[in-house]
Amino acid sequence: MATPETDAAARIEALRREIEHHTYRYYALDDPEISDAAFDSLMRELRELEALHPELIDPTSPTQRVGGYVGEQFAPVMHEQRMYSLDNAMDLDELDAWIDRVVDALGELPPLCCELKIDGSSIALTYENGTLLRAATRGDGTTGEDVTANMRTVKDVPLRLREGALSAITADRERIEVRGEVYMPKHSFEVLNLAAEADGKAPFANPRNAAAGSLRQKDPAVTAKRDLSTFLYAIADQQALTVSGQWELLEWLREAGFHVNPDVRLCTSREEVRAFCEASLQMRETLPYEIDGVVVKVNSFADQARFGFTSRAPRWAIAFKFPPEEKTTKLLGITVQVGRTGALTPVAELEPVVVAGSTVARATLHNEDEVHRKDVRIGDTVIVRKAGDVIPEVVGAVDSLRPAGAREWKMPAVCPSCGSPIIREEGEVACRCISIDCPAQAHERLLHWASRGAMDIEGIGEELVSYLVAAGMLSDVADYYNLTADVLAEVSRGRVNKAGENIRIGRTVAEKLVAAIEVSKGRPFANVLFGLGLRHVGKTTAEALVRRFRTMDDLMAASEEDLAAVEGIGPKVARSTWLFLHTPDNMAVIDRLRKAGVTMSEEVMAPGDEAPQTLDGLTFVLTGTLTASGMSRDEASARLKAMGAKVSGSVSKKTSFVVAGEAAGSKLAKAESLGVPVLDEDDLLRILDTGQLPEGK
Ligand code: 0OX
Repeated sequence: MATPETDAAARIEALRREIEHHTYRYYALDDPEISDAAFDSLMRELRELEALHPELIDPTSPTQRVGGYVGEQFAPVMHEQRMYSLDNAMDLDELDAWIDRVVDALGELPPLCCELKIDGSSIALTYENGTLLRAATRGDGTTGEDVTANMRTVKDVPLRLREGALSAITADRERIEVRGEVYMPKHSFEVLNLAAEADGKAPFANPRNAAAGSLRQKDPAVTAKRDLSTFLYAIADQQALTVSGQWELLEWLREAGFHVNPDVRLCTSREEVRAFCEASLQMRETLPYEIDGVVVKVNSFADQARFGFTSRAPRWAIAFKFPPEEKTTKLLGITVQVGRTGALTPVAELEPVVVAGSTVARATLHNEDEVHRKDVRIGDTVIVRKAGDVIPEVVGAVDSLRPAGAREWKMPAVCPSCGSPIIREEGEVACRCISIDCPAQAHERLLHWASRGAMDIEGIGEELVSYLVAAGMLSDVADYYNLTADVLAEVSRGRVNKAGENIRIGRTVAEKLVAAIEVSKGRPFANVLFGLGLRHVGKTTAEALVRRFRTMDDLMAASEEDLAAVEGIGPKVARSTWLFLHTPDNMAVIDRLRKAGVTMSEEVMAPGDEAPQTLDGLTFVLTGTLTASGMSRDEASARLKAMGAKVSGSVSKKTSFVVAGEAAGSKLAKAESLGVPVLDEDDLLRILDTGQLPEGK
């Protein structure tokens, strides 16, 4: 008997089917039957009815695409069948060679299904009893991420399969998994990047990254606002359907409600395959989405089974990759960028041009030699492409279009950021600014000084350094020692609170920072030397220099030859070290550090005072955090070395002891598996105090 409830349920179901049908017409077939306004009206009625009858809401309803928050991490999904990649044919000859192999194996050329290779992000959709259960990314092919909540918001993904298609599913299958690509149309990608730029956010490099990034949003409402689409082209388990080949599979996918790319062709000759590849390449620019090649597949599933898979890809398919897209544009100028480590990079400033889906206005020219090798000159018409379809590069100039009088480019003699003379070491391609005071390098140098292994100043990080630099309080590492709690407390964090007031660092944080900076003055001399960020001078080299020279004065007095005589230091490091220590700006900073009370010498022991070498011949590995003693791993390591031990970064059978602090991880596990004795922090302290190994170890 019809009641208001059964009437509502029937109307709701009818509306859902109607909406699904029009969604299919619109997204999968690109052939709508009704206007957007009429569609919206159907959706509105469904929403209203569901609001009146919340007990009838169902996850497959078209109103239920945007769900709740995903949570901190996407859950891992083990793929029941591996998600393979594709082998590539980089040109038509390689494609021919693959076809030869197919013909050899089968005795004749079988029908080949040719598809466009969509440049998106792979996706696997699992349906249980016809409704969408889960969506997973490819990940490493074995384990992907659960992105169901986000994929549900993609409008061309059916939340349930169309009924007419269900009969082709093998009788006992409750679940089937279809696979394809999720992508962002070129136009939507450009709009998204314009909005990102307006918000001061980093743009996506290309539509593929934009699609992958949109799928990995924590909030499905954000994904829902991104214009994502799919093309489906595969089934995980061919036994799950009563179809016998790729062409029929694509037909079935279309019937089931999926969006299937219309530009496919079943070819029966090499010429047809070649013609499809060439036509696709021609079509590439006019398509509203990115493609990066053509996928050619042996059509019959039975034939495919005879080929099987390599460890990473099917033998029955090949991706014919398009050559990177190239465009010509004008070279407006060449600027020089100073990297955070002082390397100078010439950058081509180009008249903006769209290449492989995004606008290119700048491209690295890598170094001086590269500019000369390519012989590009300001005013030239240059050829631009994207390496790996991501990084724009200038291929060369079109000689015949060179304007009269265009002159060869020269690297400037001084740093464009600070005006210091530029240095190019022998045998190196990079020119560098080695001034410690160069603002372009300041940020990185300041962070490095405060890092573990150097001054280890707790509380100093990217963000803080940025606002201290912005506030004009830090420009070189010696400035840390002028900071006072009073001044720091007032520094703005660059954000305002709800009342529109500047958020400041605050008193407590400021006092802690100043205390941490004070503590850093006592760090060993090797840490200071490492912290100064000399090129090629890592911690081990800094330690070697300290062992040989002991004090900053002796180090500065050393000649290049003296430096090169130290074990482990070659002429190149000797040269750059000497140059660094004799650059006036650097000398001034070192002097200010010394005046601030920063350690400038190794504690020199009187002869005979050297710690007894009781740990000679033993190798230690330190892992985890030392908590009880407050000692850093570096300090512990230095003290063990002073007693004759070697300290290594990795565990092997030759390791004598592993010292495991708190939260020790894989190194501890490796020690246990190799049977290497493990000591705790108490054991370590006892060894350092007494010079003796714990009994029984
Ligand atoms: C594509 C695409 C990718 C899947 C696993 C074996 C064959 N990007 O458009 N892969 C495949 O097929 C692979 N087909 C495609 N069309």
